[in-house]
Amino acid sequence: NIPVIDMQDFPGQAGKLMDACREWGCFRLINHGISPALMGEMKAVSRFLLDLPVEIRLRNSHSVQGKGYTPLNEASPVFEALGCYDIAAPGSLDNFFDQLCVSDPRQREIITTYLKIKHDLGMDIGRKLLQGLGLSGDLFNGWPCQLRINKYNYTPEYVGSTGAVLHTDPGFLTILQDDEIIGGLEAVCKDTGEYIHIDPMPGTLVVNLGDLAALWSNGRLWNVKHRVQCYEGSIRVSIALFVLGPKDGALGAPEELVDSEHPRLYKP
Ligand code: AKG
Repeated sequence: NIPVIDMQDFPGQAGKLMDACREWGCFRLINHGISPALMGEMKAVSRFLLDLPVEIRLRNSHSVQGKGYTPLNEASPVFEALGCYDIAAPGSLDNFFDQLCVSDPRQREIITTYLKIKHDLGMDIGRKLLQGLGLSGDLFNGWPCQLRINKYNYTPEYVGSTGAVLHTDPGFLTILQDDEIIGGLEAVCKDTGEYIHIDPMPGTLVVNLGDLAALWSNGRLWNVKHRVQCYEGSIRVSIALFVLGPKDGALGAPEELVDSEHPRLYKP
């Protein structure tokens, strides 16, 4: 299975983290700071939101496709998702709550607290990646992060079919709370090209590196290809936070990561 990184064991696990990012482009996180209780509560609120009447879910709109509600569609007849773009921007989460008529302060608090910890975790991973490559600073500072709550409406007839097609994430990295019971997430092994089943491991998170990580690191970090299959005819829910990229869109490999052995792979 994919590497497991203990966030409480740094700098001890720094080498293991970098190996995971170079060789796998994905890993599991333990001791990440979100308690099992809060993960359970976030899952329950997510289920509640996804079960709201469709006319309410449709209010979770966004001018950019995929950043708000993604309804069931032909390309993906079982997949739908709710979204909130740039969760740390002032008013963004309040707008999300208002769209979905979330008036229960406890539900608002669960989502807000959960996302604050996940966001800080993302920033922390960014610093650790910089250090691991011999650089310093705050890589993800000010970058928009997007929440997406995914629902796979699996039925017994759907077993063996695809819930989310093979893709890489376009942003820098994704922190995912996968369903703690229903598996289906599969990553392509960089070495062999085989699908690796990322089996549920309750209480942990999955981190996937995206295209921007490969671009920025000049090919040192691997953007893992992954998909979600249907193994069982039960609803599957996952909660993703995407660390996207700088607001102005400009990101190239820093000079320190470009030399004669590592010529620039991507034009900024
Ligand atoms: C994504 O959000 O990019 C995914 O691939 C979702 C993975 C999952 O649902 O476990």
